[in-house]
Amino acid sequence: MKLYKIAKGILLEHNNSAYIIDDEWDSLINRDDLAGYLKLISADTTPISAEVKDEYLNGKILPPIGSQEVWAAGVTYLKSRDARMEESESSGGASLYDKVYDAPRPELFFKAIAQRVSGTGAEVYIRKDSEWNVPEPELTLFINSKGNIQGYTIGNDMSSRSIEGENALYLPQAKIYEKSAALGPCLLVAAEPIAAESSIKMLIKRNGEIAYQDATTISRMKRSLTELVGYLYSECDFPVGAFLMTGTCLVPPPTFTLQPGDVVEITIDGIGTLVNTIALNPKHK
Ligand code: DO4
Ligand code: MG
Repeated sequence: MKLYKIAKGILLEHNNSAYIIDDEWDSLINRDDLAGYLKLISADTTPISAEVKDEYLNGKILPPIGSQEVWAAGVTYLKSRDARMEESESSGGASLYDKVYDAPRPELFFKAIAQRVSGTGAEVYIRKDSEWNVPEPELTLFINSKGNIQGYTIGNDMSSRSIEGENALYLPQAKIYEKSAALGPCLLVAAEPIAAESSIKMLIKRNGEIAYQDATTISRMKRSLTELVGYLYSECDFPVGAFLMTGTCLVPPPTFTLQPGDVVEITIDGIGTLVNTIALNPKHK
């Protein structure tokens, strides 16, 4: 089942029917057995019509986040390790990525407060002081305050390769700025873990033409999802839960950099497609 955050409130899609849930996002999602709870609610609520559902879902969809922090894991796929080693070769930082890929402790970093997160259909920004920019398509977990995964969404961990490549200590500037993260279009809630064979695809369009496309499966991730959650929760409390991007599995070729107006579409089986347009922050142009 899928939970959408829309202007009207919360829309639950379950078995081809849709329901408006009168609740507050953080308290609704931060529970154990969220899937079981939503099933009970749907059995007790009158569905909205298919026309009204379409009207809501064709309107503005907000990112499926309340006041949670967004964290991210890095170098969890070979593709990411190799791309990072290449971009940091001249700064002498390449061995950092090699080591973290094999180390027991994963790379985890703080990515965003909710205010900096875009939803589907919205813009994400590239930095004006960065000449090499990419989107990072990432399976993203919603973990409740007890540390249990309750849902999945699609994440875009927008990144400056030139800033990170210049010096690994610049990572927070390469990763954290206005609209540098996107989540959506919905939260997929399921009692069972997401299938490892789920595919993740990224398509980048420029002037209506395909500028890049590739796909892989989540099964290529080096670490397990619960292992990443274990490290994140080992010394941090998240009173309303947290979102965790699990690392990029696709990296465009080194000659590729994003331009304003590009459209990035990330699709994960069973969740949907997250669509964002690239822009420069008008306040900082
Ligand atoms: O080490 C830098 C960040 C890695 C990352 O964001 C990723 O692998 O997705
Ligand atoms: Mg990333």
